[in-house]
Amino acid sequence: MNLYDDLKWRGLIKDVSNEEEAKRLLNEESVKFYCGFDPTGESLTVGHLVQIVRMLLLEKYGHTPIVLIGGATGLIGDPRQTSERKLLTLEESLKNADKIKNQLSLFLDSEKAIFVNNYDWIKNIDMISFLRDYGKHFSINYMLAKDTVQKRLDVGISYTEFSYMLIQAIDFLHLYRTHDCKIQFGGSDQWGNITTGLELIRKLEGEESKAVGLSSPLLLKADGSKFGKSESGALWLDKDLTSPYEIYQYFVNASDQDVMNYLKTLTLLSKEDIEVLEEKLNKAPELREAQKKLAEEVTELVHGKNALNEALRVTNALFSGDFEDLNENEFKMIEKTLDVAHLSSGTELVDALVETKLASSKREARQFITSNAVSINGDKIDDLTYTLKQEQTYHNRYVMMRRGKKKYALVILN
Ligand code: 629
Repeated sequence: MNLYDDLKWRGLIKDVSNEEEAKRLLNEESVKFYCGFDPTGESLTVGHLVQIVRMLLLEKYGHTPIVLIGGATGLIGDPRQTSERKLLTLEESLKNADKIKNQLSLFLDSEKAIFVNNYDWIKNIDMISFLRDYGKHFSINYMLAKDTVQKRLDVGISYTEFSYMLIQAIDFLHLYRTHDCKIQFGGSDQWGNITTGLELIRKLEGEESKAVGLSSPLLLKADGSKFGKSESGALWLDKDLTSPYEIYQYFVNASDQDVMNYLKTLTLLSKEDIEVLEEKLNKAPELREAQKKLAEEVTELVHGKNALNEALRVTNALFSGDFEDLNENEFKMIEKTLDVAHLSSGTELVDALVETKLASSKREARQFITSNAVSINGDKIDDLTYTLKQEQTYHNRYVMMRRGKKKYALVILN
């Protein structure tokens, strides 16, 4: 299968500015392409994985990724549908840019991928040049017609955010000129910015200039809820913000309606492998083989084999109730997902149940204990006078409490 068909089959192509040329560049040549990431926060999220996996796929087919970090655009703010963004300080933007660059460099082949920061060329453009050299090429009518602007007309949009598309356009032109970059990729929310760049290249480099823009559909969940959000908020790619266990859980719990789409867009598994999983999904959905494979692939891609193993061991421990073999790192992972209470050695079990919110009152706590519903480190406890002691801790620190079959809480004893 050629790359273009592969992208199509994965459902990674929504808009293409020139399909014939896109096919030629992607299937017959070895080109440089770019995708941009604004340093809005200190970490990327699983929502960014679509573009990351796509970069890896193109890299696999012999193309060279240019990863653009938007040190400058991050200071302006790509218009959101809802409302104006809060301005970042230069310090914040550069600090986040550094973190995001490090994150992205873990995915890509460091020998091949090219990293650029648009702050490096945008910061040198003075206002008169900006208005004369670039602004003059775009009518207000053209800019107003953009989807991102239209969506903001009733709530309002600042001149700052309105200008954002021109900066992204200058980037494409800059990379076209300095790196011979022929393609820009992005999610469908980027289409207006991408086409503004194509327009600028056409105007300044001539009709025969051959640059192409491609967008992918935004990842949606079958039930209409937002992809990549858990109850506790966004799923970050930084493992200090979202543990590998949480990433694993998010994907292993994907619905049967979503799992194929995720396998195609968030993993590098081949069509053949994915079709085998589809068959398993259709024949025996209750085994959740497709979801398990998806969760393994994504967790390993983001955090590596070791972290995947830890996530699997934590998953098994929480399933079986046996925590004996978990290492300290694995407990740290649990610490990030379960309710945690810091208690001192000698705390009575009744109080510990209330502190960890496993019981809503002491009375309820006693009831749970006498009805045999409480266990500590996997052992059932029916003694109302039981106290938590240092000797029971794992790694001199952790006590695992459970109420009923599934309600867990972690106590850190000191
Ligand atoms: C300068 C800045 C450029 C080209 C791109 C950019 C960033 C772009 C943007 N992208 C989103 C982001 O930074 O805002 N204006 O979070 C995000 N992107 C990945 C996908 C996206 C998009 O990084 O394109 O659609 C999410 O899937 O929202 O010269």
